[in-house]
Amino acid sequence: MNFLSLVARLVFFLPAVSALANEADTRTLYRTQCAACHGEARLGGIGPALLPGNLSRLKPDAAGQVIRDGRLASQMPGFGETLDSDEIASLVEWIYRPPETPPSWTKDDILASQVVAFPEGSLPNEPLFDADPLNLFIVVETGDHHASVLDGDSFERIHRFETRYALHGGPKYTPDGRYVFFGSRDGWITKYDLYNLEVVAEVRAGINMRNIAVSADGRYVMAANYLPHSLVLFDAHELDLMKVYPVADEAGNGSRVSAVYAAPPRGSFIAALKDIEEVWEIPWPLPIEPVVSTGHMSTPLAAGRSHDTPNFRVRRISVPDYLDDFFFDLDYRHVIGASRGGQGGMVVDLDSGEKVADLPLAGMPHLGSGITWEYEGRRVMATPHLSKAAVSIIDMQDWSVIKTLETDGPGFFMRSHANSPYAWVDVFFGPNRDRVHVIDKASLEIVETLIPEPGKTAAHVEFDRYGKKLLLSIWDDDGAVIVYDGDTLEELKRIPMRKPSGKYNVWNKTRYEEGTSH
Ligand code: DHE
Repeated sequence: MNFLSLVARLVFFLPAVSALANEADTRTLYRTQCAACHGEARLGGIGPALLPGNLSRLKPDAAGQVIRDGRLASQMPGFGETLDSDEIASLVEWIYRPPETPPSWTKDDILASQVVAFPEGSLPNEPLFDADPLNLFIVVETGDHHASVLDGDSFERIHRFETRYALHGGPKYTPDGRYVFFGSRDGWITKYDLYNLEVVAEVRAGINMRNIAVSADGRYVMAANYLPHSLVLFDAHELDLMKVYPVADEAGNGSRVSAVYAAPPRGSFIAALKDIEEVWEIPWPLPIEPVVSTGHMSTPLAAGRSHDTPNFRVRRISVPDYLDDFFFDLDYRHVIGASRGGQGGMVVDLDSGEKVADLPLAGMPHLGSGITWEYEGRRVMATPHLSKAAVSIIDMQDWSVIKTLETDGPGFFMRSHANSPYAWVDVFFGPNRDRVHVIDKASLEIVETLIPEPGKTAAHVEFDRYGKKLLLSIWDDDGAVIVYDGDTLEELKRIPMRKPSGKYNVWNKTRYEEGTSH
């Protein structure tokens, strides 16, 4: 080989060699900086899956910005200080690259994952403890992936047990309050018997899951996935697989599911989709008699079903935008939704499928944590904002914003109870994240701002069944749940916990209490 051909060969091979070196560097970068949250194979973990099929709404430029600056209202920090622009660009290129092995989670995988530890009927039907089973709280402790069961009268801890990795979203109860279902970000559904304090069955519905919903009669569980793009239906008794719904528009474009909820008055599951402008309604079989007729749900369950979609079939409702975050009015006639990049929200009538109002709510309203109450003879809803230091209060008759309260920073969660004069909202983001505001529901004014533990995030409230006492989380590894008197706002007790996130009272959840999430 002469000198010139040697040079030509080197020139020819060099880019390929350096591309390989770059790829190895990017792999290492991904492994060291991203994999802990997004998974070694980009399939998701605490953070979402990072695959081209799940990034269709995020342009590569915007992805670069997220890596540099972090993502609002998520646990994604900014890497602008640690990574230079070439490293960020190589990570962006990496996450839009199709995976070497396309991820799949088939019906067979779901079936093979099912574990029934205690078949239906094999455990006693009486609680093992004396506490009121309808006033229990579940506290999810994300610090070490555990959950605690608290007596809602004495606030003594009855039990603490290990959960699946990274539970997210509210656990969902059967209407009698005996069983609770947990969903984890990595796709596991756990059925837990609160009377016997045992995990009775588990199944893995997907690879990267959003949340789960339980039908009002407690007979069915629906899981909403980011990966695969699917909704998965189970028989709630032992988590037997019933049906997998691939989620796609009529042209076959797949979509992640934003979340799924049970809509008892409609007798259906409602799912909002992240990548296609549709909401899906999937009816479950109607009971002969209403199952839940307490709380604000005085109408018989599913009396309002106004469509003839066969049970377990999908009714597609077109909506004018993606729904990343959403909320329902009390009779589940309307969905109030917002897209992450949008300038406001919208109200869609679920019967006609028509948009009936725009909501002028800039600053990412966190509709999922909205609550409602009666104010001067009309029903209002209130929502914090994820990127604005405000709480918006909306008249649910004409959908006008009747008040915007200035807060000490953007908030994540709001809570109240029909028997409480106050609504609570945290200041989840920014320097004042250790503060919590108390809003008087009659005057619509902030009447108190508490700082329960200076320097530590205080967030997420849940009331007891009577609306008289409440729990607030100190969201820290060395954290606590604080019990407050709901009227005097006095601290009554502190229970040490490992990064407690959500608290869920059996009565409030099974009665669809107006001041809490469902
Ligand atoms: Fe959540 C509920 C979506 C980030 C803690 N969160 C929900 C629900 C949805 C949602 C759709 C309702 C599901 C349900 O209860 O069935 N959450 C999202 C996001 O899109 C977002 C912004 C980004 C993401 O990472 O998915 C997000 N959420 C977070 C967090 O970073 C939080 C603070 C910590 C964590 O554990 O991940 C968090 N989300 C929660 C909690 C609930 C929740 C505690 C249940 C609230 C309740 O009271 O019902």
